[in-house]
Amino acid sequence: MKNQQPIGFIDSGVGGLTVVKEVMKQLPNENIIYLGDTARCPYGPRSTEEVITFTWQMVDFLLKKDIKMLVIACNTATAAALESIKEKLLIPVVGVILPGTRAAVKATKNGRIGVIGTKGTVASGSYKRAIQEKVPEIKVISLACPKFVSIVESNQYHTSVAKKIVSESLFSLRRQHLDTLILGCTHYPLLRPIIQNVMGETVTLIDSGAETIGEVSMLLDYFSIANKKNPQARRAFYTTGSTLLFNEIANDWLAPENVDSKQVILGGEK
Ligand code: I24
Ligand code: DGL
Repeated sequence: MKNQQPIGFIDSGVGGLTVVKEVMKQLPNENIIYLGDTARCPYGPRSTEEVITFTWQMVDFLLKKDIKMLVIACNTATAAALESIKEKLLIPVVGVILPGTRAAVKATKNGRIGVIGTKGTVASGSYKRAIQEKVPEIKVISLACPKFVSIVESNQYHTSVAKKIVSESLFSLRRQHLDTLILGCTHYPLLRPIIQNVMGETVTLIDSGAETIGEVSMLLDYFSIANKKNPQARRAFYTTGSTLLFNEIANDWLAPENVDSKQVILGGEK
């Protein structure tokens, strides 16, 4: 019953719910299992080794749930751990970086693409490498925007404080003549209107999470494992932190979905 098996999603916390929202929109028949490591979020400032260890702990948990495909919904975890995970698993594994690069390469006309993400994602050089492996001539300008995650998580993403911080952070990017900018972090779609306003209407913004689900959809068809009509799709949520706080954000964000998360201990939380 491969088609009915769930697709697994892992993220450093609740940010990956922006990717889940896209699944519910683009693939409403799919059963899914989401695991967010809220107890150890954020991953952005952590070392690559630490992110690899934590990500593998999440993968090991989901592998016991008989998933048919794994989506690493976190950019920082994808940058650090996708390759080693892909190498070892027998199911298809999808990260959030390659789909965004494909969309950006398609969108750019002047060959100048910007990438914003966490410290870890930008330091890894994953986006730049992936784009230039395809088209070496494309100029990629990357910028870490560590403050953006905190703006969203302090619920200030629609305020004048957000406008000020986004405008200050993106100042150096604005004179780079970009025509395409990749939102390389789960949280950035919430700041999309402000980022668009700061960068100007001529810049095409690419939502890495939304692009990823487009590719998941394509892969499900390629492997003939897409689920059939399923009006009562099962969506299970796990968190390493408080289920109450997780439910609060998830129910708000995914309404009218009724999220009742369970707590899991992955070992070694600190
Ligand atoms: N958004 C995120 N993380 C938070 C938050 C938020 N608090 C308010 N909002 N907190 O990520 C992170 C720390 N918590 C997580 C839960 O366990 C305990 C620790 C972005 C989520 C994107 C889907 C703002 C907010 C909200 C509801 C919906 C969306 C949103 F309150 F951005
Ligand atoms: N989920 C992370 C990402 O997409 C952002 C939050 C974090 O730093 O853990 O990079």
